[in-house]
Amino acid sequence: TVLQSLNAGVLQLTLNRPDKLNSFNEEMHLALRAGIQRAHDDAEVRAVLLTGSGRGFCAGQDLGDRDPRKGGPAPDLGHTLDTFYNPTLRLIRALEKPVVCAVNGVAAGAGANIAFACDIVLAARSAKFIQAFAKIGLVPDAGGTWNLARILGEPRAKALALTAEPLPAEKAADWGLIWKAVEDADLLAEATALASSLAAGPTLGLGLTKRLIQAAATTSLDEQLDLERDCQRTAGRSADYAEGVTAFLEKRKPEFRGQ
Ligand code: LHQ
Repeated sequence: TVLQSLNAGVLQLTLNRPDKLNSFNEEMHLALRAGIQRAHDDAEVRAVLLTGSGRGFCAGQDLGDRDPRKGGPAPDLGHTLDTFYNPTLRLIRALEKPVVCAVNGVAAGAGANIAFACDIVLAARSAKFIQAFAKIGLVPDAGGTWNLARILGEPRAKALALTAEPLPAEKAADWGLIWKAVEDADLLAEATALASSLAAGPTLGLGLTKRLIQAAATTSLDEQLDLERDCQRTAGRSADYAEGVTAFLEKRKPEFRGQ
């Protein structure tokens, strides 16, 4: 349910239940988790590219999985979040390697919010982001309320979440929710080129940069200055820093090894 391929340091993870718009069943949850875990564990992986197969990116939870018409006790969706979504979200944020997301089509519910949790998001011009939760009586999850409120502020966050109105890719880019919208036909090539160039980058420094920017959500300027000092100290001892400066002085392209 999630295709994996490793190419020149880029681990591509492709959500692959196209006839269900890549909505999540348990198997796909675990397969995505395993892919991100591989990115943590495998030093050959220096960037991740997340995308979907078919015409959609991801329609969130597979709503056919639990049919209320069949009766039985109400499901514990908190348990679903604890077991499936939240560990994956945390793994993406904790991964000290860049995660590029190529949103190839509609991203609804948790599908949209998983995209927003990635580091650099490109979307096909035809893609839309939908906080579909309000239509079925749920609240936005998978970090959606946190990301929307922080990135957009309350007025836009509330309107998107309360109305479930689709947000076109271009507008998502204008509002700063994603990096950019690109022509549909160019999406995969552009996202792959970006992920490849990140994978050829100074992985340790990029990972520390990701950590710092995420930390800024909860630190004071004073604390952040100390964190920057600590991370810079670490980066300054890396082989890639020595290579970067040497290459600059020798007027050539650096060859980073990710260390
Ligand atoms: C689907 C789905 C889907 C199953 C399309 N499930 N089949 C967390 C905690 C625990 C539980 C609850 O959830 C969560 C987090 C969440 O993500 S809640 C939000 C769940 N997602 C939604 O509510 C979105 C539901 N889908 C839609 O609103 C539409 O399908 C969108 C707007 C995404 C796309 O619309 P269209 O382009 O018109 O496509 P379609 O509706 O015709 O869908 C194509 C097929 O995919 C269709 O199957 P069929 O056999 O009729 O061709 C859909 O039934 C299936 N599909 N989403 N989430």
